[in-house]
Amino acid sequence: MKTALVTGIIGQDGSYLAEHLLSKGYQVVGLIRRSSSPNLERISDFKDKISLEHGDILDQPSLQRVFEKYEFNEVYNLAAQSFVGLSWEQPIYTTEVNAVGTLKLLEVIRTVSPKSKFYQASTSEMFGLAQEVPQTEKTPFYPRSPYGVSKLYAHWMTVNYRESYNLFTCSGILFNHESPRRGNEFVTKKIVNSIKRNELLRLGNLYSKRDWGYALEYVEVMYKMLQLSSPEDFVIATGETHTIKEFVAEAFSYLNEEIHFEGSGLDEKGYTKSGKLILEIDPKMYRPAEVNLLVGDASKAKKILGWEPKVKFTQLVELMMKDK
Ligand code: NAP
Ligand code: F7E
Repeated sequence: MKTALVTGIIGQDGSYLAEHLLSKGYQVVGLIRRSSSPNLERISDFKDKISLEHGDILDQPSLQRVFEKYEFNEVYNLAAQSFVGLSWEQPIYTTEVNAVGTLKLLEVIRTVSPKSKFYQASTSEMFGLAQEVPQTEKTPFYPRSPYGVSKLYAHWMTVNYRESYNLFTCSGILFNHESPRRGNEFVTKKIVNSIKRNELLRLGNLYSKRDWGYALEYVEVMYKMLQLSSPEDFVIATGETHTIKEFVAEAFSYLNEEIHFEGSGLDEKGYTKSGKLILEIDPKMYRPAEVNLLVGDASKAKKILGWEPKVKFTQLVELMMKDK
């Protein structure tokens, strides 16, 4: 039986990945941080089938302890301060967790468990001010937030540990992926939650474009990458891009509601057919620097991993709206 470590196991991706690995017959070990009120909701259905170990990616001795207890065939590093907006408020913390935390994990692998295969959760945010459209594995990086910069450090360290020490370390450069398990602060979940609760939606920039896929399909590719005989990095995306405004309109159309937008910039508002105000702009939600356009080309993943997304924008909005 293979054994895998998943950091960030109680997050969106960690919970789906753990279920996927269980379905493949793995012993799954998850790293969780001590909390005064642990939030195990996303893993509640299968918590008894996995082993949870207390630890923090910032606390190298805790990682060392876990690696001394188990022999990991595979390590998936999904732990992160993953909210881009917060990364301007806590840039140092974001860098410590996402960049230095990843380095600590790589050091433990190098010294204690060099045979473990390692997956790093890289991100399309590394493309930031995108230098070409669509973005591929060869597109130059230009991160636009402390989050993007911290992830780029971890990405390059993953490449460097592969090249310096001949370790199996690789990164998936994943574009935005969503699901009913998405954190409430991210824009898709915020839109869906507030429509379902019949609350006024207060958003920032409606005009950035994102390539949104379905998280369940994206964790499958993490697993596929670690089944290769030699490590490679892959862009994972749907190849479709939509504005935040299109997401709002699509979510309302699921309820057979047509939305009308009036005004522009900070004055912009959204109304239902019956004239009810449903959307206002909140200047506080604007970011100091924006990533305006992301759209990925996942041809390499299709060719080498045989991976292709089935769920695109319309189905994704539908499955998030449908969820109780
Ligand atoms: P998420 O829901 O925010 O989950 C992140 C997880 O990391 C949480 O379980 C969190 O635990 C854990 N964590 C945070 N700091 C930690 C620390 N110091 N030590 C140990 N664990 C820590 O994020 P996600 O959407 O599942 O994303 C998974 C990974 O993919 C992240 O690295 C993210 O940056 C990256 N990524 C995500 C996307 C996307 O669109 N979802 C795209 C590209 C890359 P707590 O609950 O205790 O805070
Ligand atoms: O923002 C705009 C905002 O926070 C998307 C993370 O998983 O994907 C995610 O990062 C867009 C931005 O995701 C609101 O300005 C408008 O342009 O949902 P988001 P993100 O920043 O793209 C990448 C790939 C990751 O790696 C990250 O970990 O939506 N926007 N109004 C808003 N965003 C939020 N959150 N809230 C608003 O009210």
